[in-house]
Amino acid sequence: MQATFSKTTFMAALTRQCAPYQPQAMTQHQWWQAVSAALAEQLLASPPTPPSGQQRHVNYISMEFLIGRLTANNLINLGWLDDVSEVLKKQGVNLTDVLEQEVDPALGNGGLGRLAACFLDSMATVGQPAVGYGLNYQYGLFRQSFYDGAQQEAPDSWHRETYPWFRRNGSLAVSVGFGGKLSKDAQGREQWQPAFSLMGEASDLPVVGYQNGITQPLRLWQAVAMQPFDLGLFNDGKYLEAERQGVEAEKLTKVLYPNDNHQAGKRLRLMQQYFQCACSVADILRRHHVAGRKIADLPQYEVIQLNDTHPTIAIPELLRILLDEHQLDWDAAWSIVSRTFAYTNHTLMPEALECWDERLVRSLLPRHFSLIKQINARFKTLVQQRWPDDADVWDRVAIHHNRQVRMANLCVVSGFAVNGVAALHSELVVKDLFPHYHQLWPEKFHNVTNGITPRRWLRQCNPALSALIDSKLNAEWVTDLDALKGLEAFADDQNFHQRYRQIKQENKHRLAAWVQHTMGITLNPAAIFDVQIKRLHEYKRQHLNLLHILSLYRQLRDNPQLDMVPRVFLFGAKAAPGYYLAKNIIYAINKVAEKINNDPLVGDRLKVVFIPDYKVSVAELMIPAADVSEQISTAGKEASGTGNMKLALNGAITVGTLDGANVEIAEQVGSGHIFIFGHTVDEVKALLRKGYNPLSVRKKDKHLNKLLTELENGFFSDGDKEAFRPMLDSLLAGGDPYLVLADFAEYCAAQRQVEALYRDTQQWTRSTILNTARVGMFSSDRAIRDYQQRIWQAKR
Ligand code: 26W
Repeated sequence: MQATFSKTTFMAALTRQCAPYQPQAMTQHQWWQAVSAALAEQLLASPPTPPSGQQRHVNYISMEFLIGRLTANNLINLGWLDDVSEVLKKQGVNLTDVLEQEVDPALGNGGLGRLAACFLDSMATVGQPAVGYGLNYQYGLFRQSFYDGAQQEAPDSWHRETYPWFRRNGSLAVSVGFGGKLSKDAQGREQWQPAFSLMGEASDLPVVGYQNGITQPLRLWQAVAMQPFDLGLFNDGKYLEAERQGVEAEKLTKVLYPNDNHQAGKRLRLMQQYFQCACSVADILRRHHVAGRKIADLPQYEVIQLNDTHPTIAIPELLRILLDEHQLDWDAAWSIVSRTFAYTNHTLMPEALECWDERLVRSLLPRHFSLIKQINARFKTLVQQRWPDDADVWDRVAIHHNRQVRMANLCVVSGFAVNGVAALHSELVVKDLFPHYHQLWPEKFHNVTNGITPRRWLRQCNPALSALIDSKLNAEWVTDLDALKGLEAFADDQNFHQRYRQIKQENKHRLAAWVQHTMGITLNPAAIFDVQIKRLHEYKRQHLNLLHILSLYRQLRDNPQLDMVPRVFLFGAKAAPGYYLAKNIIYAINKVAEKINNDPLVGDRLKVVFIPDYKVSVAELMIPAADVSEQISTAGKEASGTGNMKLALNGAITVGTLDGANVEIAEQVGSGHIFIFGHTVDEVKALLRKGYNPLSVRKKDKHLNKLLTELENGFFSDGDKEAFRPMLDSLLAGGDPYLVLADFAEYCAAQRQVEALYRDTQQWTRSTILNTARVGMFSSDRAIRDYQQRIWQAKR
């Protein structure tokens, strides 16, 4: 099954790829380019695996795929890592150094995009036939740097033009229309005449299953201008009109929108969404047609999984094609559509739920808008039967209402399945977000708890721990992560303890060396490495972490002899460029870091490091080195989290609230091996209902009051009393909507318990081993099998 490595073919390909360069003067980067291109060439040569059996084919549409570096990952999944390393060594080239040259395609913001990448890896690995559909952005998420502690953004060109893993496929090009008007044909059917069209070009990245011979595409669409040889359109003036409307094709797929959990309602974003969906739906239908299948049978063969609501416009797009191009009647078309789409919800944050102004939708996509209104009208009849004349219910469930189109509602009404991404989240999706839909269609709602791929998040990022596990378990844990349970047998084995600790120590040294090299900061590898890595958002509460740091610093100054375990606090996070409060929190952390790191009284007992430009490759370095994992969102706000899973798998102990997948992590690892604190979802609701006043928390807690005062009085900001005003206003006068102060005392108590456990090396090591051993269920292979059983292959 596994693709066999042929040294001769590889060498031939490598020689070809090296031909343009001066052989003796090749840079490491050129080697990376050549090696990757040679591998890509070899992959192409092996025939693609045909979809197996009766399974429906999955089309995973996502605006984001945060794939990270591919070369090492593909080498591992192909099983060729050692062979290629050997071949290169003979040429005097070190593979590890070469792999460090790779750019990090940042075609995503955070959790949702990284999940999509893990799912592609798992679908290829478990043999689920699938295509990932996304956009080929020229610029990924911005590059982050700090200037005097403040976030700066710069464009991130990942050089897609020369990316060696891409395979362009001109024959798949799709033309996509925008704007224009509607008219009626002789039969009274609506006809759409777009004002202008753009061309979508496909580039495929190979997604390689783990040592099983399967390769499937991630197909990314790029907008290009219609070819001038399309004289018909050119003469029609449509090409020129495109220019006139200010949408040169190049603009459309230039940048990824950098917002995470916040919708901006921009026209270009809606254009991106439609462009991606139109290209993907056309491609799905093309494949279906080429296979000689009937259009009515589409749902038997294809499922379209919508990664949040961003690709929702695919629903009216499929409906449009069935009605207008295939000339089906409404019932036949609707029957196909409503058995094809499934929707995954990734957030409950109100500001993230996509609503589009009807004028925007109507002007850009008049036919789709008309179809959405028809879906809405038909749905209204159903609601009227169930809840006669209940305006409040209609207010909540309408798709088109108050001049807005609500994408989540369109998904639930049109899809056959809806799922949340962790048990708690799925419960809240039903209870708080979609209670009426749940009453109408209880069978539509599911939970599929997220997962992470063990290939990248253990095998690749932590080779030493992987080797140790290999030496103890006979099982193939890389594809059967539950097999890690076998490590429990070593939870009290002293030799194992020593090796496990030693590996963590080596990983900490590796990270410390990198921090020294890139930031010039010296870390104490004997300290607790306390890690918070995720997008910067108020609900994720990086500022709660900051308050705890301030507390330790205050205690050290109050008592310089304080017997404390040294700690290094490591942050990695990007703030959306327009999210001023989030940027202010970054600034505050950096300013506090500057003070603490330069205070001789502190020495190396406390260090605070905000690592700039956090991305997948940096995560791969930080996660294996972490002792403590910060998962401290306000309960009810984090849908799942996946960093929590990666860190636990690599033996970090979680400090967390009962939120998202933390709940299930706690169930798996056991209450003695995780530190849970803070208000629960129900307590959060009760407190907010009763009326929560952060000022009274401040008043009662003298210690907390001191910390806040030092932030206010300029102690950390060279006397500038306004420096942290946005953050402080939100915590105090602004009412502290995320209950930072309300959870502060319990958070500090949990951190004291962390320290106490760390002092007991024996018990600490035991707990970290048990974390690795017990989080097997968070493999994305299991998540994909859940999707198969509950959604994709379920009997309907
Ligand atoms: C329209 C703006 C926008 C952009 C991105 C709104 C919402 C999003 C994403 C849905 C935000 C996101 O990435 N959500 C995260 O999804 C992860 C994968 O399921 C979860 O683990 C995280 O908890 C959730 O925040």
